[in-house]
Amino acid sequence: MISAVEANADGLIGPTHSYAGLSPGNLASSLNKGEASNPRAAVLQGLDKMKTLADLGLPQFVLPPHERPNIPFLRSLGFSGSDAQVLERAWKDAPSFAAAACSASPMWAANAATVTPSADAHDGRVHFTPANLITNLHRSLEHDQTKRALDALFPHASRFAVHDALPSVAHLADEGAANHVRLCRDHGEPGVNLMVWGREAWEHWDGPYPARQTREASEAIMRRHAASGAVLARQGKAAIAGGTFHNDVVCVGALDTLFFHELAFEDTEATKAAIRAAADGFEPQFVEVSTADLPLADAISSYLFNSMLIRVPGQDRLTLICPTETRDNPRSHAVAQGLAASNGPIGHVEYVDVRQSMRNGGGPACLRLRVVLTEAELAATNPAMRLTDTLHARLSDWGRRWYRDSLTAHDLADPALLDETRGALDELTRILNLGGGFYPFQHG
Ligand code: SUG
Repeated sequence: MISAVEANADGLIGPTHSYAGLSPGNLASSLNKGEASNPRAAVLQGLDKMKTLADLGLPQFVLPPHERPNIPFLRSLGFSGSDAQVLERAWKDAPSFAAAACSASPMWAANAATVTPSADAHDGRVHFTPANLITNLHRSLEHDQTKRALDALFPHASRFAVHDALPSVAHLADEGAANHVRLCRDHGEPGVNLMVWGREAWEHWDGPYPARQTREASEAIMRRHAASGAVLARQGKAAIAGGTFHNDVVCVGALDTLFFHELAFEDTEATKAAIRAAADGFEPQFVEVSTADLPLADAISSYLFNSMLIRVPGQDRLTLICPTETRDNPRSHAVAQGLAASNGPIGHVEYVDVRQSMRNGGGPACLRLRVVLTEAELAATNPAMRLTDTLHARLSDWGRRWYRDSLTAHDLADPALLDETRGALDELTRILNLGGGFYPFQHG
């Protein structure tokens, strides 16, 4: 067996982090629409969360924010003049498109891509498919730059295969690792790849909220990665109707353990049976939380399941890294305490403050992309993008200098923000050693 570790790559929260209510079906996003955000607090919270994981002994990487406001997108819609004029005209004539062009949504790296570790891939490479994220306009603008960022972090084609996103059509709607759970005995061994989909490509969908992942997209990704151990399961329709816009809002798994809400899957027994049948050499552990113990609405508002489930080096039982909102909700807190007090596979619970992201529906698990890497693969990553204490301090200082502590829709139309964000990203390019021309604005 080749030993492997689970690394996390988190999206560094961008300077335009804001509450624009852009995601129907994501209740936090709708609820907080129009509120003032605090991008400076947001980026520092995200960095501290990354440091917590690095301090626990998990390799931690930083994925750079994307260029926002996205002027090339607005130009493609016919807005012209100087960049400042493009921004101003778009806010005046097409505010919904302007808001989409300003979203800092690439922070939610769980949606960046679906990842297949080399132990599961036919050619022994780590495979990535950036998600096309076509369900929401603001997110559909991410995948090209996401591919660039993954290419920068995983530069060697002999070890890493970074694919293009699936075609950007509704039939192949894909939201990345937010709908993928990998179970295994040990990270370096072949695993079960649970792919959770919300609707079929040609199905008439009449739910109150969109189902963001199609079955056909999940199948295509497993096919192109030639991944072993695929299990496809339908997301619970009631869960989507209740505000579960990604499966990772009600389900998380690690190693042999799947932790999920009763409503997560349309057919829980069939899903469990399929996982058991696909598990080679290990017995999956199912930790299910009933609606009676935790109503779906509490699960969603407290994000108990949008936690990171990790094995801290040296510990046998798993650790759940929850948002502080879980502690603030009496029912969720009781479930979390019950886990730690039980003899089950989850033995420890810790809390992190990512409130700025949470108010847009992004918990600790949304902010990270998990990548299982062997030692040789880890050594082949871009060292400048790995979070050390020094990089944490440097990026915290960078954020304090460049980011505003309050941002409203009105501020997003301010042409000065264009210079600020570009100044920040220009400096970041040097800090993370991303090379010239990483961002479109750097092409001149
Ligand atoms: O896609 N929110 C994101 C949150 C993504 C959370 N990711 C996971 N569950 N893995 C989304 O709905 C809100 C942006 C706004 O409304 O301004 C937003 O895009």
